[in-house]
Amino acid sequence: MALWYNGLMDQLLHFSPLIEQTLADGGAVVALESTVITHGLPYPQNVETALAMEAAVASGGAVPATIAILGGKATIGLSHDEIEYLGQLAGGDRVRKCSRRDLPIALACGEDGATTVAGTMILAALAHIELFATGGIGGVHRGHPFDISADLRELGQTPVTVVSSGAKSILDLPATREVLETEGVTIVGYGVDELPAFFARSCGLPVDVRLDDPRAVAALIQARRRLGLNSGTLIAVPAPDEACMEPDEAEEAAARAAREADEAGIHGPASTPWLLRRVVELTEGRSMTANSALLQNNGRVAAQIAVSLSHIERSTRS
Ligand code: PSU
Ligand code: MN
Repeated sequence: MALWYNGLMDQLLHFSPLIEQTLADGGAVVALESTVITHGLPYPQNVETALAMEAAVASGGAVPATIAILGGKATIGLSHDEIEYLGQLAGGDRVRKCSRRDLPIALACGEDGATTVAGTMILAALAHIELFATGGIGGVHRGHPFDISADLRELGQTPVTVVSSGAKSILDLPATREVLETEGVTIVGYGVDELPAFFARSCGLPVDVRLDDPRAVAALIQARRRLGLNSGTLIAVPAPDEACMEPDEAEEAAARAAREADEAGIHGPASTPWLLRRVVELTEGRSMTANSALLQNNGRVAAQIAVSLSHIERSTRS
């Protein structure tokens, strides 16, 4: 890699020493997003969940790198104190929700910014981190066919593997799947033939391929890289049994929240955080418990894939 390039990256990205060392050694790292902390869950459950997710990644054998913008600095690998700091900002407007279009603003204006799936993918790709674990990706909003999350286009143009439980049913799932197909995103069902819909094991839509273990997923990632495709890969992992909710309850809460958001005139980037908060209220916190369990599970699966990929890469290099 050219020196000028390293120099540029040094200024742009701020790595924790552990992440820097692990990446230099070709070890397994899993990126984690920060919007789920500031705009997805309330304090203090957001901090507890973020730390539990980091522990789950470690239990899978990889090093967790939570990503955010702190005072205008793109930070790869937040400390526990930094996660606590961001967590306390949840619910207010002191931290910018950073998708693709927002990243330059937060950097140039020296702000604190929480990265969405799209924002995290961009920074993870710059940092050469392939695996990224989260809960649910953004999608096409129900009844608003032009409110398409930037997450979907990011998956089409940034080579990162996103491990998630699909999308919440606050979204139009068939339309979301169509957009992912147009964007050229391979959807892998991890041990399942149908696309999981967050709290539910399936939404009746097929995945592109079913793969049952980390090695098979690592081989698919390697094939995508060898082809030089610059698109991402979506690994859809069903929620563990203890995290699944009664499909009727989850569906009813999602439908009611979407209806209420329309009545209240909520739209744009405020829409997803508003819907997530409302679903927690309507399910009396049950959706939050489920959310936390599946986030940890996805962290563990992403770690296992990252370990497998680093083994393949090391063996092909030597
Ligand atoms: N879905 C969830 N939990 C979340 C999000 C989505 O179940 O926390 C967050 C993610 O950060 C995702 C973002 O990238 O919301 C999507 O926002 P929008 O629809 O405005 O692109
Ligand atoms: Mn939107």
